[in-house]
Amino acid sequence: MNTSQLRMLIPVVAVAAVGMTLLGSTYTQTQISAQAIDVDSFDLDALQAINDMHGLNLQMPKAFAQMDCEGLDTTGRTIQNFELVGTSVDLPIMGHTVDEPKTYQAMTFNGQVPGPTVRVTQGDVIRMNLTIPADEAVPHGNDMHASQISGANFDSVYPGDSKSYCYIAEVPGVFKYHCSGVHIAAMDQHVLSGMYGIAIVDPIDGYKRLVVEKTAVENGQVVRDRQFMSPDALEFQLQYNQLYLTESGAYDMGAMMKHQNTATVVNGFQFGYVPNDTHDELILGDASRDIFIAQPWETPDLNQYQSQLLFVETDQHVRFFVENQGNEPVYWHIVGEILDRVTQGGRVQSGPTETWLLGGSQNMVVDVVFDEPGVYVAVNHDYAAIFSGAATIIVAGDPFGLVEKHGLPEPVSKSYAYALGNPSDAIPPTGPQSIEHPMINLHGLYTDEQAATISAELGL
Ligand SMILES: [Cu+2]
Repeated sequence: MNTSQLRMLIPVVAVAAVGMTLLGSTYTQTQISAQAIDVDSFDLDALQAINDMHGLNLQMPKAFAQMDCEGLDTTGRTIQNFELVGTSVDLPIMGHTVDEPKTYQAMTFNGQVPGPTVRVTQGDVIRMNLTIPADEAVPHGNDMHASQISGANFDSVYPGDSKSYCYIAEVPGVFKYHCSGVHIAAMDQHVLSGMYGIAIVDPIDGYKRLVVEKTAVENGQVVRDRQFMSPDALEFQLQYNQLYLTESGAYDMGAMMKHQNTATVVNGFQFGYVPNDTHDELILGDASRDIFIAQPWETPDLNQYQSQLLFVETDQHVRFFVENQGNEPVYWHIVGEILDRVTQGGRVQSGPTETWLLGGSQNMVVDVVFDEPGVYVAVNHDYAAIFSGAATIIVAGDPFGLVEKHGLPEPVSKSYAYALGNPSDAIPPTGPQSIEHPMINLHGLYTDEQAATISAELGL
């Protein structure tokens, strides 16, 4: 079959792929697949194979029973309700200003990207309830990787409807959740447009104390000097993903198939954790001069979208919950630091190491102690990712001498978090071993409505 014959076939294949979902509904193909497909960019053999199968007809066996939500109150387990609302909204992308909004067609849980984090203890029951408002254009689903039940059984929730499922969070760690599309069709579009988040499952017996490898000089001899840190830690959550967009901000499936992303995002933003005007003013004495090479979200009138930095104390136990929500590997590294410990599923995967690799839908808990005051950058150490958005700045201690310079009050000398605060979207819900953040700022890819809700919750 030649290229032009295949070109003819494309509409047929695409309709076959979503045909099941179109029956009896008014949803159009573009609402579900949402982009023009560039045929020339595809592997023609693969397209032929899809055609031979009469489309991507994903038949899932229903071998796994959905856990009944009834009667859970008598099991003796703690039940945590997790309420999600699926909505499509336009949200800002890099280049967005108050005068000239630049947006993309996002799909969200609760009007924010990523969706809210649910945090439980191993052995708790999560009762997820998904509501799709009547005015939403398409159905949505939910697949929580912390569960061990088939997402296919949950299927999709239609506009105007609401559905739940329950499961025991049996395994500790960080776990993705994501929209499962419209009966699985367009799942890529929904997830890569923003319908993802995490569940944090704390170990039933708590986090372990952290051993930091050091050396010391004793009696003229260099000796090992292990330092033991309390399991209590200052915590952050970082979720990595990509955007694949057309010029007009619609999802571009062709670009996704070619793995040619438009942007790399961390918690929904390209360069969301870099200096803003306030930092420029404090450090350089001039708000109009930029410290960092890319400061796309620097002005205060951007409100919840204004960039923030992550502040920690030196010699503090810091715990990062990291999830790769995307389609590309994440080579997680902190410039200037060593990852002191990497944990997955409650088991230590690595002691001190320079970088840890996360494939798609993979997670880890990383423990780090920043010994020296300074500016550190958490990156996806793939150069394309760094320069397209995956650079997150962490400031430890008082590397700029701002305490003396600006007379910032104690205990600011140990961390600017006390004076400047940490961004709300990078802070997970509090667990039993969380060190409280001294101050929290509103920051996130939130709709204005969701920003107001979170602001009220945080008492800002
Ligand atoms: Cu969806």
